[in-house]
Amino acid sequence: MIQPPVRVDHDPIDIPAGLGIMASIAINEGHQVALLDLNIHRPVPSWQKIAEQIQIEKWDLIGIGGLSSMYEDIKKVLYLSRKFNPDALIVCGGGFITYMPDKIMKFNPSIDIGVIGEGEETFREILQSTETKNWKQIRGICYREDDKLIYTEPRPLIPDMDVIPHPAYDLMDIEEYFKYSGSMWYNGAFQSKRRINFVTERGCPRQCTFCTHNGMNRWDQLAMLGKDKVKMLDEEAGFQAVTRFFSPKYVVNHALWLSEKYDIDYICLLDENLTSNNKRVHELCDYWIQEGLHKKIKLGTSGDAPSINPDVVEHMKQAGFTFIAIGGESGSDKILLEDIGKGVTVADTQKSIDILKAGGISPSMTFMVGNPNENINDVLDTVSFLIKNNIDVGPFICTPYPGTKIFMDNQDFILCQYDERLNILAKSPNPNVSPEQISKWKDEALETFLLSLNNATDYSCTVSKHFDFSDLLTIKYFMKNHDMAKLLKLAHMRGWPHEARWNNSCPVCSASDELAIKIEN
Ligand code: B12
Ligand code: SF4
Repeated sequence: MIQPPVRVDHDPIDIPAGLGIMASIAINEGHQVALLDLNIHRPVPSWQKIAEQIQIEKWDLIGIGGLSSMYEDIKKVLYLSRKFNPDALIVCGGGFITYMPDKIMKFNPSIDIGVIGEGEETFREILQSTETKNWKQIRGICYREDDKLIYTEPRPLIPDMDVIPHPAYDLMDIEEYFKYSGSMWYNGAFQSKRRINFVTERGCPRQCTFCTHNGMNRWDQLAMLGKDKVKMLDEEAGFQAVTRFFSPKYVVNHALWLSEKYDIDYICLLDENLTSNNKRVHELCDYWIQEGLHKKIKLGTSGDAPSINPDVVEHMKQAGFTFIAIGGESGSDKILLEDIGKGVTVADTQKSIDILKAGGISPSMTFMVGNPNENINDVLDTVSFLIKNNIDVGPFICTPYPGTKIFMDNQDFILCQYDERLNILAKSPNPNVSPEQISKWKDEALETFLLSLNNATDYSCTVSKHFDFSDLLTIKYFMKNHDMAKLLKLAHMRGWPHEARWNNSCPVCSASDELAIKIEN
């Protein structure tokens, strides 16, 4: 199993959970497994060293997983894996392949089988079929047969999370991860020496347009498969919930086991939206406290603003939570409701910050810039919100990751940013260019886009109707510095009309007003 590097601009903070679970499944099936974690070391080892590692054995099967944003490194890992293991079965899973298996398989001939969405049952069945190679009967995959790509029937989501094994911790260099235990994007949130993060939920009940759930949620299924297929899966497996949780018992037992084995002092529950289910949070906190874990292990997690209330915060504080991360995203209701579709207002976010502060838990917020209809007034609303709440974060530039609504809505616009020929053709179609040629250019542009996603904190492309890439980089910088004056000056330089309510903060308007008064006098 090979874990490619993730976010090399930062310390590695998370164990490879998905791949670790796949490794456990292989072990349970009686196989010998090794895990090559290319993410744990900084700097990441050279490709020559990685090639040496891959060559130390003759592997029967190589499993690789990752997010869309890891595509550049995944591609290199795939190339080396095939080069040194011409006969191995190469199986890939995770977000990078789930949302566009056809394109990823086309761009990477070394992949034999792509696992779409949740991997546990699918990978087990692949392992059980390596002799017969009867892939057709395995649901939730695509594979090659001659020159064709075959898709099998989709697989229902796992109804009972508690059947899922723990990641194969023994194969990981956990002590190496502990070196980064205090490291976190949210300033100083982790005061820990031995931290492990794990996930206790799949999916999220919200449907933000920039977000996906690696194919492991009802909304994702609807987008990928359509209503009829999802209905069919519901009929077969029982209603597939939008969000599925591991039981409090499973989570507590997992934590007790980790505490015993590794003497951990902190767990970040990397759920997409843990607080969204208040009932479950109370049950989890009750059980956690009952087992005495609140005296040994501190906790962090993420949630959504409307589900934060004083009762839940008090209970979480008692259980040992030190921070809850919330996606504030924007200080403009227009952007939150119309562009992002979070179903959350600025007032909700403000209320959650106030409740968290009053309850003694640090709110860790993330924000973004560059949503399609966001203009300078919306940006200024966000900066006002950051200033009002003394929030010191640099916003992410809204990035259309594959699988998201903003990706699907803006595909052509995105591709035009990666091939000037497509850009020119979009403005004036040329009858001399064949559809086959255009389709080839589109594929090339798509792969260039995927390769550009490599560092999630950098700029890759935009879906903004108002700002180009240089605008966004500049705006991001001024937002981070809470610099309203420079943003307003930029608005005048670029000819973006700003509303009169910002005049007092605007150096250009203030100067014009002052001089106008003098001239009048
Ligand atoms: C931990 C985490 C991270 C960690 C890295 C984790 C790691 N080591 O890979 C950090 C903090 C670095 C991170 C960063 C980012 N993340 Co993140 N992250 C997560 C998080 C919270 C948990 C991931 C996890 O462990 N899930 C649990 C495991 C079991 O699920 P899984 O990995 O998907 O694995 C399952 C399947 O995908 C499949 N599978 C996976 N690998 C393999 C391999 C094989 C061989 C097989 C057969 C199957 C298989 O089977 C597994 C079990 O069902 C998820 C949200 C969530 N709760 O899932 C987001 C999530 C994965 N992140 C996401 C995003 C968008 C990002 C960022 C781009 C955000 C940003 N703008 O900065 C960056 C990317 C940075 C970069 N340069 O690549 C998206 C992924 C979207 C996508 N299409 O890939 C998610 C889903 C969050 C979201 N809702 O948007 N992230
Ligand atoms: S609330 Fe968070 S996890 Fe849920 S859909 Fe929105 S961004 Fe994704």
